[in-house]
Amino acid sequence: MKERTQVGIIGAGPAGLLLSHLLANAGIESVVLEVRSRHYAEGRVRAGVLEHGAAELLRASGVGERMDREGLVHRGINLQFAGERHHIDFMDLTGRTILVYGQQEIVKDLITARLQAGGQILFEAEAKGLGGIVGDRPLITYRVEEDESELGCDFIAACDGAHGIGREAVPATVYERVYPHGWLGILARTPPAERELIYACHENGFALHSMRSPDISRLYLQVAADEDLANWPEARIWEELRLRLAEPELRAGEILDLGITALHSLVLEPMQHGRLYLAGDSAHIVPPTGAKGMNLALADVQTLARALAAWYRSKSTTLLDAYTRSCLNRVWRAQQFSAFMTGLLHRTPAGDLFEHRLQLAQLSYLTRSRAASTSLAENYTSAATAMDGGT
Ligand code: RFL
Ligand code: PHB
Repeated sequence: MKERTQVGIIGAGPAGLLLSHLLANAGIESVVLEVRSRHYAEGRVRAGVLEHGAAELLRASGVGERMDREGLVHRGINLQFAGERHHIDFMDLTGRTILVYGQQEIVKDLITARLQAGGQILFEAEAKGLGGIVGDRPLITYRVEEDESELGCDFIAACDGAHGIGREAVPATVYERVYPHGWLGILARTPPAERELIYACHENGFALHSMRSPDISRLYLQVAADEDLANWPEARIWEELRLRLAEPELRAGEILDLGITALHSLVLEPMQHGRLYLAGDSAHIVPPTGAKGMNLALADVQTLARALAAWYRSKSTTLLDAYTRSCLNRVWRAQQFSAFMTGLLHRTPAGDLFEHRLQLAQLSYLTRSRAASTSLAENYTSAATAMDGGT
């Protein structure tokens, strides 16, 4: 294991792994430190929707082969409310599609690509401390089992997610919103009941029907943020899914993964300090209703990789200095869309019936007005990646 590298990367999620891959494509060396095992990192069930631009980025960087073979191209989504289902055709409205491909598959593809190219990913290595960030010789202290080591580098990229250490080292303003809602996420061996995603607004709460393959469905139910999983025996889960999604035939299959996530919005401004750069969930979190989190993470590291490449080419700091500004344009765009989708589809905890009527009126407008559905389609297919502006 090297004790010095050019870019020290904390975290082997989509952000850290793609950054390491893009840097390698530009001839820049990096080491990735990941606290979890490879098995855990590759098995963590999370996002599933790639914007057009994010899929293009993976393709162009050389890791799109399996994605293009196994990913499911969707030309739109369905909105289910007031007993009716309406298809919003993104392809017709914007000329763009989305790709449904599990985040853990992207993680697997990136790990394979890095290791095959001789890249260094150190699993079960926990970053414990950061030093020298405002000088020009930053240092990451990390621990493997009982052994503490140091990794010297030119730059540190903290791609360490919502619970990492990078965020604490940046003196930033924190913009935050906590929602009363949680999502009960279910991965099940059952064929998807519909060809494309269903976002359902129901009096009992929001539900989402997504998928991973022709035999595996990914399903979500709105629950309280502090809900106890013990309140959701399997029979109740399937009954509630069938009701909210208006899919009485949805077949109960083996549940492969089950968990509750509280909804949360957060943005750190700035996303950088000295030689430390935050990317992905370490810098911003969006509620999953807009399907933007992973897309933002991938777009951040595209911006960061370009800025680092410019520095290594010419010692120019122009793009590095502009990193926060370049990212935050699209982060706030995606926050706005994610908050909009969350408010549009979730039941308020008090069961505010006036609010529910407003939601139905808005949903009806979205499905009847071509202008309104085009706005939804533009945001869904490209809010997180379209504003990169080439920087
Ligand atoms: P990750 O994936 O959390 O990776 C961070 C990595 O850092 C490691 N780590 C450390 N390693 C070493 N030392 C330390 N001190 C460390 N601290 C942490 C962690 O173990 C981990 O491996 O962050 P990254 O790369 O920024 O990626 C962000 C995405 O994971 C996230 O935004 C998405 O999953 C959000 N999300 C969705 N995004 C989409 O674009 N489309 C979707 O459809 C979508 N659906 C979702 C989602 C997130 C969900 N949950 C569970 C939060 C659905 C759900 C339910
Ligand atoms: C998923 O497939 O996991 C998924 C899809 C759309 C979302 C969130 C998650 O908005």
